Amino acid sequence: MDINFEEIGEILKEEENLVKPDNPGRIVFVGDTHGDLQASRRVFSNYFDDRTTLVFLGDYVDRGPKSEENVNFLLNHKLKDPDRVVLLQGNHEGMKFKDFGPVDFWNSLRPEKRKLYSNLLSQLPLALTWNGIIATHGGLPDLREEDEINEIDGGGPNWGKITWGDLNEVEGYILGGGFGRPQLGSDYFDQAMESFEKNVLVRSHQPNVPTFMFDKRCITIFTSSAYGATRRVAIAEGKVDSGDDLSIEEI
Ligand SMILES: [Mn+2]
Repeated sequence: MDINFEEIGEILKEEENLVKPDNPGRIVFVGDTHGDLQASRRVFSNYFDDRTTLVFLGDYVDRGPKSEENVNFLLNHKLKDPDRVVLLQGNHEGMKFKDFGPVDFWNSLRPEKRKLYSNLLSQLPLALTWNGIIATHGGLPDLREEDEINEIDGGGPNWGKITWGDLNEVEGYILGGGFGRPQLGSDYFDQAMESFEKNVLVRSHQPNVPTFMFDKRCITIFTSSAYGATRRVAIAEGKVDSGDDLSIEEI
């Protein structure tokens, strides 16, 4: 399964950092798939139809056995149905901005191909908002309103908070530690959600945290069998006021 880098690049250029779908129908959020092609295939066969938008929360490559197949599968679907398939950027797509060590997919590529993928995937959007929900890969940026997400520079501090940010059910704003992964606390979460006027954050990135945090206002789902996690998706239909308004299903 190959991809046409140029054609897909043209499609990705049309999206801003912040995706605001007009009429998405129900939204199925998919966590990290990390080389788990079977998980991605299952999402399409179980959920995709003309009243559904699929939102993948980033991290398509590394860790699992079929990184290139998985990311190509998703990019080809994006090309076919650009409005119904949203591919957000995870830290594993941001190699152009922050190169990091044990990344089996990236390290397996020859230099020219590595450049093609890193240029392409660095164009992926950073967030989606809809009906009380904000969705990102990891954390939330430090901004006054959601539209400022469109001005975020790849590789900058707010890019880092979104793609690398960990959330912790601990009081405080920016907590220490994390080895380059920004550690965001409950006060930071509350403040950011208030700025963006959103009720619920749907994100992925941390396979081992509880599905619900911060009074069910933060939902973390993982959709890869990498890390021994259970594959889950989160489904939203209509207005979302709390995590109770989303259904979590195992796939
Ligand atoms: Mn991640």
